[in-house]
Amino acid sequence: MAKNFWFVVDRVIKESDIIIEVIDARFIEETRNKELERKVKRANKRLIHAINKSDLIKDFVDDIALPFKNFVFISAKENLGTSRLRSMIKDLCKKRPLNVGVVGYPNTGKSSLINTLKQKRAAGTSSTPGFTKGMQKIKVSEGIYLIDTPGVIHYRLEDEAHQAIINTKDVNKIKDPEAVALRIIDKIVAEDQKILEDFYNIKCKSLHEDTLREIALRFNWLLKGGEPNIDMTARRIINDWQRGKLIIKS
Ligand SMILES: Nc1nc2c(ncn2[C@@H]2O[C@H](COP(=O)(O)OP(=O)(O)O)[C@@H](O)[C@H]2O)c(=O)[nH]1
Ligand SMILES: [Mg+2]
Repeated sequence: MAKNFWFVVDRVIKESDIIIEVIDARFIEETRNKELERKVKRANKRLIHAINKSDLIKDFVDDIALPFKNFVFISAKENLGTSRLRSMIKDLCKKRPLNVGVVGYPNTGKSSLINTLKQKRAAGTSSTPGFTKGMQKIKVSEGIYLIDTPGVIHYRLEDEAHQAIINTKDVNKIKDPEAVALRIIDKIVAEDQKILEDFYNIKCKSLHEDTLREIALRFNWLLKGGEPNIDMTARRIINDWQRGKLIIKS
């Protein structure tokens, strides 16, 4: 399974003039995929980084230094930045008809973005000769079409922490929830520890391990002997994070 997903991604790249790589604003480095970026470059196609879930972060000014050529902060959920994304698509490539594909890790918001972009003009078309079977194109504006099948990139097995940080599906299956929760705590504290303190009604400690204990104690998430239940606490934190409850903005 881990290899086959490239098959769909490659097809999306092949059919597209512009590829939108959807990444999570809260973990920009971890949710971009350099292999994808190399493939797009090799195929001589244009790449846009759509930095999604920006509603969950504090600052999203488009002129901060990021290692991307074309990027735009968006929120597919709150429909922010999407008109900027539309103009970027229009300006980046003058070819018409123009095909746009969407690719990214699970749960970054690919389907939400496709829905947001197609929302206005839902006229679909798929009867393009030579267009890959099973893929549909949706008209987003005059001469611009969106491929409605997103290319899903999978994490490698060793990337459990990355996976857990953005994937809501398997909180119970995470093997080392403490490690994942500590990374999330680290991320939040780096922004503003008050966010964590207010959300869990605790005081942060200098060691994140101790902060985790504080949260367990605060909510009485204890083992039978009265020791803090770190495993359960970690899973709760991951869950809160994944559901977008822990918002990194004041
Ligand atoms: N807060 C927030 N949540 C989002 C945003 N976009 C998507 N989501 C949520 O992230 C989850 C995954 O979205 P989905 O579009 O299914 O991701 P996909 O797996 O990449 O297709 C869903 O719970 C969405 O509601 C966004 O801009 N902001
Ligand atoms: Mg999807």
